[in-house]
Amino acid sequence: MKTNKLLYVIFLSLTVLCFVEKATGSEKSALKDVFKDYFLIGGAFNHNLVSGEDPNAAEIAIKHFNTATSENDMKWSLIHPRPDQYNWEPADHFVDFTEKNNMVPIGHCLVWHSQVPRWTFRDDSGNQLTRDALLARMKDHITTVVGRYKGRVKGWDVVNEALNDDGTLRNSRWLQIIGEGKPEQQYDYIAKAFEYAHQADPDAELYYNDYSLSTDKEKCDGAVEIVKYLKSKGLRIDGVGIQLHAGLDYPDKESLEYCINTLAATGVKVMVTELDIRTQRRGYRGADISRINRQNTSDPNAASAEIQKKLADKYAEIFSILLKHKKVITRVTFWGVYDRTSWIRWGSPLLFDRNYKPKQAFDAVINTVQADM
Ligand code: 9MR
Repeated sequence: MKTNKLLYVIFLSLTVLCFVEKATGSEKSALKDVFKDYFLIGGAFNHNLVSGEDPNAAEIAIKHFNTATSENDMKWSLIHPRPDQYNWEPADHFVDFTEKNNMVPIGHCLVWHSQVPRWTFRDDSGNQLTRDALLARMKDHITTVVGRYKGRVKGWDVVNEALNDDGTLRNSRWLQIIGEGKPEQQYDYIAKAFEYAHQADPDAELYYNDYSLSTDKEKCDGAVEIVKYLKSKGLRIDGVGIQLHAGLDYPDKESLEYCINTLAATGVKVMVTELDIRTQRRGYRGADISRINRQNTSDPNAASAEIQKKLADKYAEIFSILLKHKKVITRVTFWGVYDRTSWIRWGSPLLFDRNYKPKQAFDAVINTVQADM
């Protein structure tokens, strides 16, 4: 009787183990092995993943990725919520996690118009800061954050999303105050951010990062202008991040290739920094979260076989282009790990579904390497 019970327990445990294994796809090849001769491959990690509260997500990440970007915890409003208060713990967890698991950590992001507290632009009496005072505040922030992770974080998204879709500079508080409305000062805040980041960690790579670069040619040209400006001032810029928040029918091959070639021609590395694919067909295509949330469109068909096939095809198309440009593309990072925690709450944007299972798109991505050989 005892032996029977024991056998039953063993049988049950094995069944459960098999299920967990299948569920997280541990029998599949690891993305980082498959792409090792091409580029680094990674994901954006949220706090639950790096702090141990989402162990299945961590398991996927550890198996498949050799680079990671902090999804939110290094953004100004989270890491520096009040003038004299830094909140290091979540970002420390992120960097510790990447080191423990041999991943290249990427810091995101130092200067952005979004997720920056109001006090950043005001003095103690609530008046708008002068250009010099804002530059001093920006310097203090960058020096403190980059300095803390000096020699550990490999590269930083120094300036994020400074461009409008037509390639002109976004009229952010940074531009308004530091640019003072003078055309000759319009790139100053970007240049200063790169200068301060380089001073804080001379060995860190420095990136400009934006969305819709591969759908809007003018925007891509705008990023080229930024690179050229920084280079003309002798400042360090190592790469441009094409976020690549894609959809089932965009970007088209031609504009993605235009973007990769045009950026690479400036001599910088090209990185895909926030890859995902929206399965919902209509509506706004950019990555401005407030517009996405306002839209609030659900996608009841996201899990259907038809949509999953289209998703797999689009991922395969994108990866075959990325492989073709492997000489200039150094990193490909998904914006998230699995669908349930994606910022796109209503679709099926990533390679792993809401239950951590690899999707058809996962196999399609792996197969692009075989096709390239
Ligand atoms: O994925 C991030 C989400 O959790 C945050 O709520 C949001 C806040 O702005 O930012 C998301 O990440 C954005 C990234 O930092 C910059 N590019 C666009 C990304 C999606 O909005």
